[in-house]
Amino acid sequence: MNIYQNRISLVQKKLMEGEALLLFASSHQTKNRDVEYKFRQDSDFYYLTGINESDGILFLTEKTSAIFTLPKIKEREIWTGIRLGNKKAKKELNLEFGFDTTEWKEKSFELLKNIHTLFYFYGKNLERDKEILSIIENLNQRSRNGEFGPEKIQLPNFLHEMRLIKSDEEIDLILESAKITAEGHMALFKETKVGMYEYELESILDREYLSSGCWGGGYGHIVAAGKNACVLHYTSNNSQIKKDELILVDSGAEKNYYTADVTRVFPSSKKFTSPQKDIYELVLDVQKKAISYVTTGTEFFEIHKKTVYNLIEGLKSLKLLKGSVDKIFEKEDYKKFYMHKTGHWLGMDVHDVGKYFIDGKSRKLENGMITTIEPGLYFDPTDKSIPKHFRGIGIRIEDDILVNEKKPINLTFMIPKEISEIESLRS
Ligand SMILES: [Mn+2]
Repeated sequence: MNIYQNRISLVQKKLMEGEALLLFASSHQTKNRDVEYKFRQDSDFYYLTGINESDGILFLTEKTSAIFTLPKIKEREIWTGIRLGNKKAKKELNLEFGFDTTEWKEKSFELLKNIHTLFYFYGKNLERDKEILSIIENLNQRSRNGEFGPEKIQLPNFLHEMRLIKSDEEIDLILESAKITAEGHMALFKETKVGMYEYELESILDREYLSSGCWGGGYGHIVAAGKNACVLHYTSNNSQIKKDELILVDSGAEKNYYTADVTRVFPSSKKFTSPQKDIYELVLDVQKKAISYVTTGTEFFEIHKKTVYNLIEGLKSLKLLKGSVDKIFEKEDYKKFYMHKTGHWLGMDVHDVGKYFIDGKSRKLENGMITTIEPGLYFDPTDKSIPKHFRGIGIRIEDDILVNEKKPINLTFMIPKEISEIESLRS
């Protein structure tokens, strides 16, 4: 059994009689006019099928299974490449049926007939939602023949729970992406010069990722020089780098459908200035502590809470916040400097799937989960209440951590973050 056959059979074991899972592949997306964005398969569809082709459909019940793929039409294949074909797809995944996507409409009635619960990711594509509802309505019209359509449509969250716990093979894939990510960040430490534009740094990341066989970044590269670092999802990447600025780079390579997610900050000049150093050391210290909290059984939200407390302590010691730590936490005064969470699941998607809370309670970490740890501090360049030498500084330090008993494993350990290491790379 290959990994996809194995995952499909695990899903089938979770399905009860009268339940079905219906999963759609991604379609090509238009960039402008007749130009399309580079194709990236839907993560759930890829997770179960390993199929890298658009527009497929997977249907599973406890005892039957079907895959729909694009029809093999010679004229189309000449323009857009060889298609997998349903025979091969069916065989590779060891499924019962293989159909062309052109047969979907007709076969859908047969497949969904007398299914009472349909697991389907509704809400992502309203056109498709409508189509599913109309198939169900159509089936219900045939009740006199003893036929019915699904009464319940439910999100297949069990699939996301499967994806949340990574297998050894998946961990190896993320490690590979991490290594390539390291090459990207290392190249920036070494090649960045005052006077370059942020997009030149972006191109260096692309060069490193693409030359190692990556799809590209798992998300848009953030290359933010100076005060741009205070914009959390800065993607313009078009400013010129000045001397004595910090450069924040949040970028991870995606290879084989798994992405890393790493943020590093380094000076445009050879050394950090003294105020930059003060903030950097504070964030680094808090980040290392936060990593140490990533242990099996810890409540996920606890990591964020402790990290906020640690940041508040630091901000107090720099005289940027006053009063008791509890009060500051309660009143959320720290949010002026730290407005995001400390981490998120990581995997095939950069903000990977899986719940953070179960029945209103933060879930506990389990072996095989991967979370980012990414505390930061940001000083609004326009806020006159902040001492001038701190204004416009934005620092976030982010690594990818595997949960493994009492010993958190930093998958992005190879990317330097100590001031001494970074300064020696910069000179
Ligand atoms: Mn992140």
